[in-house]
Amino acid sequence: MKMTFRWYGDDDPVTLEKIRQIPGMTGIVSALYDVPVGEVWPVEKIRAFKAKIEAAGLEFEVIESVPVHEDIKLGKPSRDRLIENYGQTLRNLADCGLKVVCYNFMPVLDWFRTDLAEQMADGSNTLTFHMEDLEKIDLDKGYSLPGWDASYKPEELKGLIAEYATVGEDGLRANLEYFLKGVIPVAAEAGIKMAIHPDDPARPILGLPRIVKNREDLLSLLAMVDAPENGLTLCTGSLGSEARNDIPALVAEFAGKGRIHFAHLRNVKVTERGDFAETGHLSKDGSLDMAAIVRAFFEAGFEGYIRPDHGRMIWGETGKPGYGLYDRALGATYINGLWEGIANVKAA
Ligand SMILES: [Mn+2]
Repeated sequence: MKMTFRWYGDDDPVTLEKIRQIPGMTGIVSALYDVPVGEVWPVEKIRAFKAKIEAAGLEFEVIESVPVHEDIKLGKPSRDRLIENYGQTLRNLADCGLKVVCYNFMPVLDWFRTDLAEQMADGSNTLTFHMEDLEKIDLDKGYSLPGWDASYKPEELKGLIAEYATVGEDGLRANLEYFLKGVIPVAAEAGIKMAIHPDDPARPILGLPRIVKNREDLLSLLAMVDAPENGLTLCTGSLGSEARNDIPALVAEFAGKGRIHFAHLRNVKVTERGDFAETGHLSKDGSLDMAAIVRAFFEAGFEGYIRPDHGRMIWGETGKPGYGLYDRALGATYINGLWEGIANVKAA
């Protein structure tokens, strides 16, 4: 595996220089954040961005993410032009030496929490999700939750939710298949591996359909185009927000088939009613057996990219929720430690 770290570009308070000093860190995961969704990423911009990362002594081989336009997810007539653009972006990325593209097919909201900085007993704060707070949302009366995409006005959001209600899960699945049939052949020809990120959390939110939330969904989408380029980002925290998902088993199955190209590793503490908090990375901190997960990757001979996913805010750090330096660096070190330990036990 190759250990990587997400970086948000020049505005990120966590600098490339700091990231480089994390033990075992080899590369950056990032994106061109200033290209509007649906437009082609220009080669010159990709090349300049990559050069900046490489000048700091880090590799840049994974994009997270190239966003999928809502019109593609909704199956609107404009999707053919947008899929054409998406394919051209993949070709441009390949020309610049990129290898893996993470993306998701979550309608409207992308990831979702009800609190971005809940105080924990140890004085840290973290991202959490409480069903009770979700149930309180009344879109007719307006809404306010931290992390909402402020670019949607209440009426627009209501309109989109209504549109997706008519699309439904089956419609969204058909639209994903249409998208994959358009882009996977281009990715294969260019030498890019596509890696879909699961729904976060792994359940429907506000009635919006969710189709990447469990083993059945993963099998279904991989079968839509049965090619190695049609692969997964295995996010333990997202899939792990649904207690019925057996994460080590999913890793063994899908890494074993060579369909996991990128992994997000973090722990979550999940309650019976579906609330969860993002915890420290250690197995004992949350509901996931992180050692079993890393062992499953190791035993599958995983050679893809891993990154520590979100971290808590610790040691007084402030910044982008989930994306501080300290706790993610601890996460990377913990994962590297597990990996080295497993490798040594296997070699003995
Ligand atoms: Mn993730």
